[in-house]
Amino acid sequence: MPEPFMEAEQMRRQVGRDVRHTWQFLKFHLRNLSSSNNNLTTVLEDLEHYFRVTSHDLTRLNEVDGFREWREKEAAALSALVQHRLHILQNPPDCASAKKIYCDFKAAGRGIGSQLHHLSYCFLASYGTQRTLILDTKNYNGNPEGLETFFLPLSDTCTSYNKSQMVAWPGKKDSPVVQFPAWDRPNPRPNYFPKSIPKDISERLVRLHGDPFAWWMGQFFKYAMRTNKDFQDYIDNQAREMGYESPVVGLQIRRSDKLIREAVYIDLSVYMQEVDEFYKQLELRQPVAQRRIFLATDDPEVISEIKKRYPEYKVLYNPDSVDSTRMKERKKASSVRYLLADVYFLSRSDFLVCGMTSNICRLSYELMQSLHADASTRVSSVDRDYYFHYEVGNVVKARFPHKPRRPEEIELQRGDLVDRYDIPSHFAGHPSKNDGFQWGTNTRTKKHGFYPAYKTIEMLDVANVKSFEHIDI
Ligand SMILES: Nc1nc2c(ncn2[C@@H]2O[C@H](COP(=O)(O)OP(=O)(O)OP(=O)(O)O)[C@@H](O)[C@H]2O)c(=O)[nH]1
Ligand SMILES: [Mg+2]
Repeated sequence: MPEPFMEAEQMRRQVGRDVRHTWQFLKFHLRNLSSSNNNLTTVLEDLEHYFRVTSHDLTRLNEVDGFREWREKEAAALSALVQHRLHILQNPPDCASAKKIYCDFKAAGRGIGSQLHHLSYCFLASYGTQRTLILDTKNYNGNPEGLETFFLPLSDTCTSYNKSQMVAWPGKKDSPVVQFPAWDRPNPRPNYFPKSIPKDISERLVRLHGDPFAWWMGQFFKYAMRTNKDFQDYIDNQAREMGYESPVVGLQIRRSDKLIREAVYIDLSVYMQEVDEFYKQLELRQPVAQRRIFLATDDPEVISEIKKRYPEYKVLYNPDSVDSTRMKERKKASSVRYLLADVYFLSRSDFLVCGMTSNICRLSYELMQSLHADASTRVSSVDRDYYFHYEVGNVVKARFPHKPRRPEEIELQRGDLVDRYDIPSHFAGHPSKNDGFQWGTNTRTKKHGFYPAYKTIEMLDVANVKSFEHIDI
């Protein structure tokens, strides 16, 4: 089967990003000229249509360029390869002599989503050091069986370890058991930790996918979140009760405690513009009898607001889940079930609208990548772009120079590297306005501020983790 040229695939995705950023820029500035101007409203409407049609054409291009089947097959093959590797790593032929890495899942002071992202660090350490991951989740949030209340065990054959043999990270090559730190800041920190992808699959992955790192993270969740029968029954029941079916947009609105330090309040209309745009594009290709939303939120007010302001939508949600988000309910065992079911439904939606500041949004997005050949365009974040906590190397490279027009902007020279690392509490101080600009630090000048996203291209680090050449599938 012929393969597409990697550069062509990347360029086509770049066109998609350029179009989106140009549209954000135009919309933001035109709106700010004068919102009472009727002509302006018409211009905005017309422009919106231009951009919708262009985006739609780009999506169509993916379907008619002759590589659709190749994409499906390649995605399935890559996923099978990684899943097989994880299976082998987790089920060594002789458990007693297998090298292990121990990870405590229950570090206090973290939320469920953030703990699940700790799991990615644990899995990366296991993959990078070729050690079987022993994950202790017993009694997690009041669930005696921990994550196994919902998911299949990480191993069928190898779940015990000898505590007396455990040494601190990184240990020695021949240490029987190494303990991974609970706070995701391993020292030393090999470059297979975020943000990089394994070298031996990097070419195939970059050719296939618009967000290879998110795909890579999704593979760990695909493995760790294989539902057991009991949880799958619960989900199937929920789906029936709610009437969950395609087309459906997954909408997560994270408020309550998140707004204290880590995110900013965003009006429902901002989320709904993205939902509306998804359906308008879909309606260019097919009639939509009923616009559906699956809503997950920790703000009960959203339910009545959305029903009142957007009566044309059918809003599906789990009332028990919304109840469980009240502060005093969060530590109850059942709240884990509700959150995981929400993540399940969000990740299975046709399009996801949420704020990437939240672990729950990022987790759903990562998991979604394991369900499509390339689901990197099936999301719209109302706040920041996708990132990973304590990541190193979320870097873009300037392809055009930029002269700041406002004090908040940074200067760019062609070839400058801009590091996008930003901690949640800092982000809240300079939230993204969705105006085509992104926030970052120019690694040459050390200045941080906003830069026009279209003048940069994304860079991806590749880690030379031990290759699995002996595994042939
Ligand atoms: N079921 C459900 N619970 C939610 C949702 N959003 C927030 N929550 C609740 O809020 C908690 C998440 O807040 P944290 O404890 O800070 O979790 P976190 O993993 O740090 O996630 P973020 O703060 O969103 O990045 C979860 O444990 C839930 O109890 C949601 O959409 N569905
Ligand atoms: Mg949190």
